[in-house]
Amino acid sequence: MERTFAMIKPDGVRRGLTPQILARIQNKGYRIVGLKQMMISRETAEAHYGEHRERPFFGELVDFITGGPVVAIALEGENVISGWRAMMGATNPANAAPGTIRADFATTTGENVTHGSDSPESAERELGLFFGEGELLK
Ligand code: 3AN
Repeated sequence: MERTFAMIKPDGVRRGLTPQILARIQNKGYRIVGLKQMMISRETAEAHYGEHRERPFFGELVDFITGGPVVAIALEGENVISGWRAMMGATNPANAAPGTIRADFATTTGENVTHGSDSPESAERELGLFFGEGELLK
C-alpha cells in the first residue's frame, strides 16, 4: 500500500472544483488519510517546488501557489503515486488525455488545478512538508 501527496491548487479551489475532484478520488477508491484547506507560506512553497528553483517560471509559480487557499490531501491506495498522476493527466493540459482532470478542467500549464508527487521519495518529502506528526490517519 502506497501513500502520496495530492493538492488542489488555488485555481481549482477558487473555481469551486474541490467537490468534483474529491469525488473523483473517492470514486476511484483511494483512501483519504489527510485533508485540509490551507494557505501555503512562501517558505513551504519554495521548499515544495525546490527542484524548479532555477527555472524561469519559479517566481510566478510560488506567487501563484501562495496566492489563495489550496486543499492538501494525503492519499493511500495500491499504486496511488502513479495512479493519481494518471488521473491528473499531463502537466500541459493541451497534452492531457481526455477524461483526466487537467484535460477536463484546465487550459494552461501554469494553472493546472492539481498536483501529485512524482515518486515515493517526493511523496514522503511532500507529505512531511504539509502534514504534521499525528495528523494523518493510521
Ligand atoms: P507536474 O505538476 O505535472 O508534476 P512539474 O513538476 O514539471 O509538473 O511542474 C510543477 C508545476 O510547475 C506545474 N504543475 C506547473 O504549475 C508549473 N510549471 C511547469 N512547467 C511550467 C512552464 N513551462 N510554465 C509555467 N509553469 C510551469
